[in-house]
Amino acid sequence: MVWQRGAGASADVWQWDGSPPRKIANNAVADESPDVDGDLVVWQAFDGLDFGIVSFDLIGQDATTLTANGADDVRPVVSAGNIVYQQHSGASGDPADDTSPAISGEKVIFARGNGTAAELYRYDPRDLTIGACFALADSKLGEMSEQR
Ligand SMILES: [Ca+2]
Ligand SMILES: [Ca+2]
Repeated sequence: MVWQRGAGASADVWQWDGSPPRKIANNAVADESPDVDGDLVVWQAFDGLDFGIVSFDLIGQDATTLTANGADDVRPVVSAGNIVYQQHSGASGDPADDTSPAISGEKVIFARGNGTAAELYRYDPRDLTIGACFALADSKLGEMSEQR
């Protein structure tokens, strides 16, 4: 299992696999919101200007920055080697607010809101389609965020 300890620039990512817990992100930037599946850990790291996504291979013990851009890339989740995350890109022209991604294998779901209501959507990477699943009550959306 992996978790975040600390806040702000002192936030780091820790891992426990039965041996004593150890830091796998240990630096002076914020490392937050980790997730793990198999031998792959992902988290969001602050690069001084914005957040990017980092992946960490538990076998090779090496970290790779997956996104280097001017947008905030946050809340990564990983399943079967596939990674999804949320990006605050600013002026995208997209009126929808897509948040809280979750993944299982190649199945991706996320919440799409307009500020007052949200619906659950699914994304299928095999045919690159996005489709609505069902309307999600605001209270459910809150629960989903808390469970992450
Ligand atoms: Ca840190
Ligand atoms: Ca970024």
